[in-house]
Order: sequence, then structure tokens, then C-alpha cells
Amino acid sequence: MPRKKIALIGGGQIGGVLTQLIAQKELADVVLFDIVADLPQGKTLDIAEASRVDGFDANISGTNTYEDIKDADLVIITAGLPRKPGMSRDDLLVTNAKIMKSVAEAVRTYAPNAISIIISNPLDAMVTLFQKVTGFPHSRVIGQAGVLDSSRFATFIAWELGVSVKDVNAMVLGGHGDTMVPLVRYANVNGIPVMEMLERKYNDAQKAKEVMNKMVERTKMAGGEVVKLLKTGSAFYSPASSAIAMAEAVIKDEKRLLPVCAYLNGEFGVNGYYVGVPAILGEKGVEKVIELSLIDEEKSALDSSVQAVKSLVADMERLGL
Ligand code: A3D
Repeated sequence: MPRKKIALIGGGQIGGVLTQLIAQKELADVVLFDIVADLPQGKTLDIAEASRVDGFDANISGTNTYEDIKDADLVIITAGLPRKPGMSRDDLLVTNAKIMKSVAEAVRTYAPNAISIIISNPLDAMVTLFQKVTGFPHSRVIGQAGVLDSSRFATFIAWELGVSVKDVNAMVLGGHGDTMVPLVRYANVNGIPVMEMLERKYNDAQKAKEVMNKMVERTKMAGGEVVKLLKTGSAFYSPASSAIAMAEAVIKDEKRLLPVCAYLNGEFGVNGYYVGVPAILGEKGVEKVIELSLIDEEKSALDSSVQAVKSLVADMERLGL
């Protein structure tokens, strides 16, 4: 069977790590596209020259010509500006919407059957725009945010409890902004509720709540924390790893249940918007959105997050983007 082909649009920080991870996992052949002359060619040459050392067989090439993404099975999009300190993701709306429009037109032309994973910010708006311009079925257009936000939440829980992060299950729903909703009640360590473990650790329910609140707040602001430290851009290793988990689920038809930015048709009481929710990912893209029961507090947090997504999409439409 011929190897699958993944086209990466945007050869910056995330695009480079994506290329390396796909090659090391021998997930597919890679075409890395960027508008900057020679940049994707340089990055892919550098990564290819590690193939003997890493022991991978994959064709990886860089290009400035959209035609080369022809017939890609999967497209991962990181084209656009990242945040700098002091910026919110929404500040990127105008610049990145223009970039996303041109990317969507090219993907529609050259890879009309691909499944597309969007990473560019502001995420929920960029996914919405990409789907609108391409006209692709909603199930084939997915945003990456929840896998990363959930991994950040799980990491903080593992550090706090002194357990292996491999045993921590934690999920974050909602839009990819400050209103995201880390689901405390569902967080567990191999089935044991995290709140129960915190209460045991501190022998004090109030203190346990405070510790959890801190982790929730840190999760919501985790992207900004990295931006502040890096100063020149935003996180790129963890966003790339997160998108690879999604890409692998699609390429290998794994039917993984992951929190992703998916189009809602009434699920969670939301109609006609892309929002972060648990979904089954397989070769057809989002194969099913998984609903879960939420208590009032979680519902109203998710509602506020959906409102933030709606107002961002409305801004985009008002600006004619
Ligand atoms: P960066 O290293 O600047 O790479 C972006 C690349 O896009 C650059 O190489 C540009 O040359 C390229 N580019 C610009 N315009 C175009 C165009 N029209 N067509 C093709 N390529 C173009 O940024 P990065 O890789 O660090 O981040 C990329 C995006 O991901 C940004 O918008 C970030 O805000 C976003 N991001 C999202 C998450 C999520 O979890 C959703 C996390 C981190 C970053």
C-alpha cells in the first residue's frame, strides 16, 4: 500500500516539529509548505538528514508551490502569526483570517478530499472560516486545541499529586480562549477522582478546592504563561504533539475519543458552531460527538465559553473576513 501523504501548511515553529514527529513515527510522507522562500526546503532537508540516525523511511520535502500538496490525505494548518507577550489569541483575528482564507482556497483546489486539522489562532474562528471557504463537510474539518489544553491540565494534576501523568485523565471543553472549561468532576487518576485524592492529601476539603482552582486557572492561562517566557512566539512542541495524536487517530483509523474543536448540530445545546467537545476521531474525521452530562455549574461555564466563540465569529463576519 502506498504511504499516506500529509501536507503541512505553515513551516514555522509548529510546522517544523510536526514534520519531525511525522517522520520519526513513519506516519506518512510529508510536504511542508510555506510562503517564505527556501524555509520549508531547509527544514525538511535538515530533518531528512537525520533519517539514518533516527531510522525512518519517509519522503519529506519542502515547497513554496501549492500544487505540491496535491492529493494529500491529511492537511495540518499552522499558517499565521503566533502571539507575542501581552497579546490575546483574538488579537490575531484580522491578520490570520486573511491568511486562512488563502490557505483554504488552495486546499480546496489541490486536496479536496483531505481531512484538515487547523491549529492557527484564534482557533475556533479559524476552523469556522476554513470550513466556510472550502465548503468541506464539517466532519472533515477539525480544530486542535482540546488535546493540548487537556494535556496541560493533566500535567499540572500529575505534578500536584506526584503520580505518573500516564495515569491521569483530564478533559477541557469549550473554546480555545480564557473561557475554556477544564472538567474537574471528570478528572481522575486511573478512575480515582482527582478531588478525592486532593482531599486525602490535604485532609481538608476547602484546601483541596483551592489547589484545584489554581490548577484550573493555570490551565486556562497556560498558553500565555509560555508566551511570556519565550517572548518571541507561542508554544510549539506541545501543540505539535497534540496535533500528531489527532493525525495518528485519523491516519490509523484509531477511533480515539479526544477533545477536539468539532462542529455541533445541537449537541451540548449548541447549533451551528465549532466548539471543543469530546469526539471519536477516525479515518472519516470526526465520526461522532460524544455528549456527557454536565451539572449546572459546568453547563453555565460551557455556555459562557460558547458565547465567547459566537462573539468572535460575529466579529469576523462583521469585519467581512
Ligand atoms: P510561526 O513560527 O510564526 O509559523 C507560522 C508560519 O506561517 C511562518 O513560517 C509563516 O511564514 C507562515 N505563513 C504566514 N503566512 C502564510 C501563508 N499565507 N501561507 C502559508 N504559510 C504562511 O508560528 P507557530 O508555528 O508558532 O504558530 C502557528 C499558529 O499556531 C499561530 O497562529 C499560533 O497562534 C497557533 N497556535 C495554536 C495553538 C493551539 O493550541 C490552537 C497553540 C500554539 C500556537
